[in-house]
Amino acid sequence: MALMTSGEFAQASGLSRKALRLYDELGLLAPVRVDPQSGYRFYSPAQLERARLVAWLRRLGMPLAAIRTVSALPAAAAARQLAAYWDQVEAETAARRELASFLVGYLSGKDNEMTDDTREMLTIRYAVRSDIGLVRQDNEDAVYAGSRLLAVADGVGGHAAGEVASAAVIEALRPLDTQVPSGELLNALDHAVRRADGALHDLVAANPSLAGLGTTLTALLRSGSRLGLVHIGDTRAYLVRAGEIFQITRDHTVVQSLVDEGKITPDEAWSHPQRMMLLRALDGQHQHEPDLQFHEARAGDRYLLSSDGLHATVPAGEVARVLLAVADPEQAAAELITLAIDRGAPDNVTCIVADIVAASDPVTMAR
Ligand SMILES: [Mn+2]
Repeated sequence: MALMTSGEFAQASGLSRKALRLYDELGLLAPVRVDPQSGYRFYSPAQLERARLVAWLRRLGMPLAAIRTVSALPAAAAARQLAAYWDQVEAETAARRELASFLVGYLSGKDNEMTDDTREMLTIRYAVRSDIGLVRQDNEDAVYAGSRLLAVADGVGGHAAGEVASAAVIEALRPLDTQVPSGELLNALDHAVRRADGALHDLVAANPSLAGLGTTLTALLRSGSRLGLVHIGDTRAYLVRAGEIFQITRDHTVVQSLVDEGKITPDEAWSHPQRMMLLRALDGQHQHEPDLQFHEARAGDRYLLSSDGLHATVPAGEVARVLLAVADPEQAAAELITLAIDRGAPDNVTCIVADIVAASDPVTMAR
């Protein structure tokens, strides 16, 4: 087969000679022959396809080492590697998107910090219920509610381990329920989650029989009118605002990712056999980054934090009916638990109903 000069090869492949020289230097595509006298480089027409593939992969942003591997593989194996690479890119981008939107909200609120005093005059009126349910031997859910911190955790890893994990994580968060300056909200949450994960690590180190333990965590931390939300796993947070209900956390479950990929419908997810399988949890391994969000609290807002024993047992419409119709948080929380019990409560069930109220609200002052 006649060799092509680098000019001919550049023209045929649609790449510049400069790009070809670069690919050669980077070890991505070496010419088949280099003239020892002139230094001219010659390519085989059979290399055209690989040259084009390398160019496309570079355009995709794939790291050079990965391009070297993928472009040398047979087509089917290259396709699998490329798909795996892209899944990873999308997961990383999703995590960065969450952090970016948190930071946008955080920075947007900062300038109002000192000037808007009225917004600081908010408080939380909350009620918390946790029930072992009708089937389980232990309650692996743990919960904390205070005027600044609301947190729900659902432990996994066998009964003793699950209970220990959720309790340890809630314990590690508890110190947050004091005055945290709003400028410290982000760092306070970040430190608390690290402390929680560190606590799990220490537990397993001290007692290897607990290996495999883990827990979900969904927590809201308030500073003035600002709320930071940290979330990992399948416990959930909902916001009720102006008569509408929004699920503001996304489950880190196998089933949710199947819904996201369009492989199953939300209705099918409800009864899917693998609906409990978590993709992410706090497990003491320092590797699962939680989602962070930033919310501006408004008087009249209501938050629900729940374990899957509620939202995987009671249809969303029934939960919504209680949240919208029952004004008193204590009564609303009690009715939500009753709904789960009425449906057989196959899992531990925990909920926090928390209303954001103006501090001058007479109901609040009376408490
Ligand atoms: Mn559960």
